[in-house]
Amino acid sequence: MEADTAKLRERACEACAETWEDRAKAQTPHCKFGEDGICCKNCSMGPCRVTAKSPRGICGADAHAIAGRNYLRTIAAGTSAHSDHAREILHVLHSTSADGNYKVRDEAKLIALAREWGIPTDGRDIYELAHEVAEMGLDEFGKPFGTQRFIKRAIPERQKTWQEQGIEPRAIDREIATAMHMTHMGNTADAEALIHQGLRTALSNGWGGSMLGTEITDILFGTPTVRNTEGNLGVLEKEMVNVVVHGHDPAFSEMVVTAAEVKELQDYARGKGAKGINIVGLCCTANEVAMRHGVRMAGNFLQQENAILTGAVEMMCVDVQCIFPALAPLSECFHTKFVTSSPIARIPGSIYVEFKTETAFEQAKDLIKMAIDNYENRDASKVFIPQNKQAATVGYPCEQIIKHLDGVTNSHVDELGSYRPAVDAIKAGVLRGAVGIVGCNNPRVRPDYSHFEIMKELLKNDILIVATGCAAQVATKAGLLDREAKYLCGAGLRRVCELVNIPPILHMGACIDISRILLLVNGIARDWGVDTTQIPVVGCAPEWMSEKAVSIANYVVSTGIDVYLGIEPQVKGSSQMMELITQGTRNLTGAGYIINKDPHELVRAIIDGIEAKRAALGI
Ligand code: SF4
Ligand code: MSK
Repeated sequence: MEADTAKLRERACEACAETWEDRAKAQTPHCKFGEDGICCKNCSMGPCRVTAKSPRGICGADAHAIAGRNYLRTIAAGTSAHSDHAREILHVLHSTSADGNYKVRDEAKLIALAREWGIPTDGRDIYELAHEVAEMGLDEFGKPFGTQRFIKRAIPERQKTWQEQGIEPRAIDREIATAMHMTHMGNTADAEALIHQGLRTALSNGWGGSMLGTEITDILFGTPTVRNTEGNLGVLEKEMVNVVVHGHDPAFSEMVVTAAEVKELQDYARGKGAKGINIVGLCCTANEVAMRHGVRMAGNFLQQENAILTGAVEMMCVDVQCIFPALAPLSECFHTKFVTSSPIARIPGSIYVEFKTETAFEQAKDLIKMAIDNYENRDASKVFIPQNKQAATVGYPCEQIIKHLDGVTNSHVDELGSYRPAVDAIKAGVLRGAVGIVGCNNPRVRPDYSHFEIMKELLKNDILIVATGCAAQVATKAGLLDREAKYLCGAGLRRVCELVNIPPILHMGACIDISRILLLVNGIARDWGVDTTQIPVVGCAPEWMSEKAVSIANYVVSTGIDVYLGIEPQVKGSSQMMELITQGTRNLTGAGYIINKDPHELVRAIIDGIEAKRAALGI
């Protein structure tokens, strides 16, 4: 894979284009104050930077206050990104109709959610119900009283912990606004109080915004099912019109995928000399469309420029989050049309087509036509598509995991389904435990390397992996989402994979779908009859980079699950903050961070952590 990247970088030089590698070099060394989280610009008396000689800002804030406030703002930003994405999806649900662009694809899930929320369902029109559910979901953002509805899904022990610690999440916008208010000049300077609000804000994401996003997306576009697909840049086709969908919100990409299936457009492409239209995905949009349509995945975060560097992409359509502004100048070095679609992600140099629910399908068809018309502008001498691509089986939301477990057990399964076979396998030691590997790439470390090294070692040690986001894409590129990858597993995990007919790493979706992992862990703890802190299950983000990742890490810790990080959070300039994120949160939620930049040491720590939890349970 790295050899392909090197070749593509040569292409970039030939085209006089720069890539993230060039910019990362130019940015090194990074500003130490920023890296340590001890630069404050929360008012115009600053910026204030903490040093041994000047240990306080002009207002008197010390390193702990400044690092704590910056950290809380990061969590608020991450929470807002996932949750605003969810809000958009709720508006799409509100726009659904029997003859509209968007329809309800999973009626059973809609009815189940309506019942969970106490909405009458008998004899109701499905779209009337959809609109009422959408309104109730939208109320979760700004309701003046009460807490997030989904926290009732958590096991009683967790609910009790959140109540006792005063971190039950209220309205999502309220938690974000409170975080911003607390960190305004002249407010909280107490690092512990800032961490406390960080946990609460993050919970409004995990058990609020993200969970809403996942549920409503399933209702709109269907709950994912197991599918075979392929991944890596080799999914781009030399003789087809290549369209890449990139970002996070599937409302846009679903329409693009559907439009590409229209016969007239396929005929139009053939009339222009192409063999057809090839839609592929990048980043989390890739995960969304792969899980629901089997659309092939071109790669993860640090591969976004590589896709354009192949010279074979007629159009890249993006929605929101994790999109490099650099794609605009880069696409100008090739024939690629770079299309932005959301007022949330406006990028100079792009073609802006604001996507609207009322006109979505027509807009998508227009874009596909534009991509087809661009095919003749492709310069064959600039085309280099690496041949690497791997088979992958994707689409394991909780429902599919339960279904697969049901298939191999005679144990009683209640209406909600049961994880008891998985619990039994862990208790028996056939599986030692499970790890959710999530998150991004980060130029601070060799791309994909930490993910891969950690994944290999865990599989060898009979530890099942569930993955989302760009981590899931690494697993795809490494062939680990293929059932045949079972040869990498220890004897116990290999037996489970064969029996249940699953790959050793289960692809659970996009980064918003880490809410699925919360429900999975919650379900395992429920069926085990213990708290989430006790079960040998942990989270790991080896190469994280985004503010969303910090919010995620905090809702995972709040859910009682330890989080192993391969990149340090930017709070190193405060000993108190370092202590709080690694130890202090344990007193509040029973979990915390373990940080190690060396992937081999990190995976050792994960295995030791899992074994320690097993020993504490007496298994
Ligand atoms: Fe400096 Fe305090 Fe203003 Fe921050 S809030 S910039 S530490 S004076
Ligand atoms: S896309 S947040 S780089 S996982 Fe979800 Fe990948 Fe991280 Fe973006």
